[in-house]
Amino acid sequence: MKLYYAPQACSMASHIILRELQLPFEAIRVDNRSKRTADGQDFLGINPKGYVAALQLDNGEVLTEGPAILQYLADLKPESGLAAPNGTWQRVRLQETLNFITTEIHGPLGYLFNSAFDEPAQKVFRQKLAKRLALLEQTLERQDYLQGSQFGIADAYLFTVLRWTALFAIELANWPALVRFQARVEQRPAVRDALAVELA
Ligand SMILES: N[C@@H](CCC(=O)N[C@@H](CS)C(=O)NCC(=O)O)C(=O)O
Repeated sequence: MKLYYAPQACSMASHIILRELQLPFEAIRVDNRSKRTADGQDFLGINPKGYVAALQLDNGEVLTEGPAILQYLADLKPESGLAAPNGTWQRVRLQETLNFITTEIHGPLGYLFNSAFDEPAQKVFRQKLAKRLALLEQTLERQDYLQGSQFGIADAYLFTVLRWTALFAIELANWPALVRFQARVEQRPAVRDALAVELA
């Protein structure tokens, strides 16, 4: 498998999960501005959407959209417990959480990278984020991880996007359970290894 990624982008969640599962893969860096890959390919030829993450399977198929990639990977090794089994109520809850992260956290944080949004628009995104982070705070006050006591794919995703708050002076210390969550996840060897590659 090949993971097309940009350093510290949302693709880091898939990178973490590939390492958690100890799956063989090649990480190929994408320059999101030029849309060229580090091995000289036109990224738009691989993923016409032009964004990471993209996972190329050994049969040539390219899977995109972080929540789909994360679930695909976890299902390759169901015994890992990184995702509840398909067809269970817990899996539906996991999908609810992944969708919440993608639309309510990743979305508004992603818009803050876009300097075309003026101050009033940015304020709307920041206020929305604060409300959503307060909800996550309540969950993570009760339990160590989003689905309960065990780390899973939603945690890798949340960890990845919450790291961006530092770039926009969003004071995560306002949500102490989120700070503890970030520290907890960052201690995992797979997370450390992914960070070491992406920060290099
Ligand atoms: N809906 C996509 C969004 C992916 C996304 O936002 N990727 C960003 C990095 S976090 C990107 O590559 N942006 C570059 C661009 O859109 O040109 C997903 O959830 O995977």
